[in-house]
Amino acid sequence: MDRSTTTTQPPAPHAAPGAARSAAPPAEKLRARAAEVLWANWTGTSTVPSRALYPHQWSWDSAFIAIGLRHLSPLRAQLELETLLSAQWGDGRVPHIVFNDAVPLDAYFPGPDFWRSATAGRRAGAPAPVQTSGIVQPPVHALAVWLVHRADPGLSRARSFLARLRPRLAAWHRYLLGARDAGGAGLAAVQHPWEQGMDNSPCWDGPLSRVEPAAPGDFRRADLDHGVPEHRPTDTDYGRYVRLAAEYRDRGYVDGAGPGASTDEGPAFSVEDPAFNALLITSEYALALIEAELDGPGGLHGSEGSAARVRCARARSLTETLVARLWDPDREIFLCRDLRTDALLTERGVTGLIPLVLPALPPRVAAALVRTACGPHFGLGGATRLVPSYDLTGPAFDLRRYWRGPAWFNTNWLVERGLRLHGERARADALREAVLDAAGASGFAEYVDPYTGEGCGARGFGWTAALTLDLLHAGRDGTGGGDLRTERCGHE
Ligand code: 9WN
Repeated sequence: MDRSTTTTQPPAPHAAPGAARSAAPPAEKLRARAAEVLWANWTGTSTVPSRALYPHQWSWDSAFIAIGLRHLSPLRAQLELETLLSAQWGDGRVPHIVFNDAVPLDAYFPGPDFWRSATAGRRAGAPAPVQTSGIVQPPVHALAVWLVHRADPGLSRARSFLARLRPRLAAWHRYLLGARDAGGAGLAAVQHPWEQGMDNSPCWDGPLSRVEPAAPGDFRRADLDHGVPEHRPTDTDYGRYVRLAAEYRDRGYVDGAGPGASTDEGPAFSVEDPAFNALLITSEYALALIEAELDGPGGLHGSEGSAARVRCARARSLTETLVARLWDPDREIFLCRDLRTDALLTERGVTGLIPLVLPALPPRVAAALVRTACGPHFGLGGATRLVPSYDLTGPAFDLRRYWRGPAWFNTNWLVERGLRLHGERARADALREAVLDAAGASGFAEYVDPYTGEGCGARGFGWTAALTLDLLHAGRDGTGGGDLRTERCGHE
């Protein structure tokens, strides 16, 4: 294999998307079209989620993109993750955006002039050479690093890919399980809806209602230059996002209220979220595999106190904590815990289904999650072919508005992986087909109507194309690809 480039070559510059491939079988055509999206969104060192709407590098987008990109170019997939992790802060946080200096300041809001990482983030160890945001996104990175390694272990070893990223991933997880354990129970808390990644979910309406929105005249939204206002968050919600981010920046991006400070000085928004923590646990398993690979021999079955075994044990005990803190046995879904009130938020969001990716989930919980996914609230396999982002019967359900109903491809990929992990093969196969159909038919849309699959938001969206490639690679039997069964870490 030519490791310097790709296994599927970029299209000739004059080729229209999908052109000259009409004779190929449907899966091949879809693969080629997805590849075109990833080539078009590649900047030389990373991949933008969307050229128009999101013209920089986003943290969890890059992890999902690398998981798909590895099937085309293991080298580019490695670079993607290296670029992101080279912007890590001294305290271990991985910023949610790494800004591209070549992009005009007004192309995205809030941009580098809002976050001012190099100055406001100095105490927290923001890097000087790059400009970044100061908040985080879900930690999918160790999982992505491990899967990218496995796509071409020879290249990975030759470039010391795992050895170079291991300390960065370990510091990232330490930060989340330390400075971000605002609830003191062992889980990581998010302090902004953008950190959880499902920005406008109705799950946040309660905690956000306590936040005084920034005045509309204080900022100018760039998203409305590209998106339909009815599909995007409202101005009031944006005002709240801006207020929360500005307050964190003005506290020097320092976490917690600080020694001796009153609780009023902590973040106004502080939530333990099921998906964020499930992805952290999944990445803990992956980091254990990375450590086992580097520290061998014996790997996960090596000596009692090895880094890998300690980490596996922690992943299992974090799973127990997640169930103890966030599982609602009556609603049969994981809920978000509002740390300002220490109460569970009763909204049912797709975040509550994502712990299905966890191998050590008690079987009764996994079975109940499948019932919920396929029941009236999410409709999978009945009213809908794709899992919506929010309860179909919920008072705030909105078919088209950001994270308030539409189906997203990263969450559907996670649910598909989780169904397969827990032996729900027929359901996983059906969901896989639905994801591939909707991705292709919508032009790799950012998100879709969960009933019809009709596309919304940006087209040519990075993780939609990447996860399409991953599912195509995995095949119907669930082998290969991002199969989470390989992350069992002693559960088999
Ligand atoms: C804010 C890039 C990001 C995704 C998020 C999605 C959206 C940004 C925005 O786009 O968030 O981070 O401007 O709305 O909600 O999940 O990472 O694709």
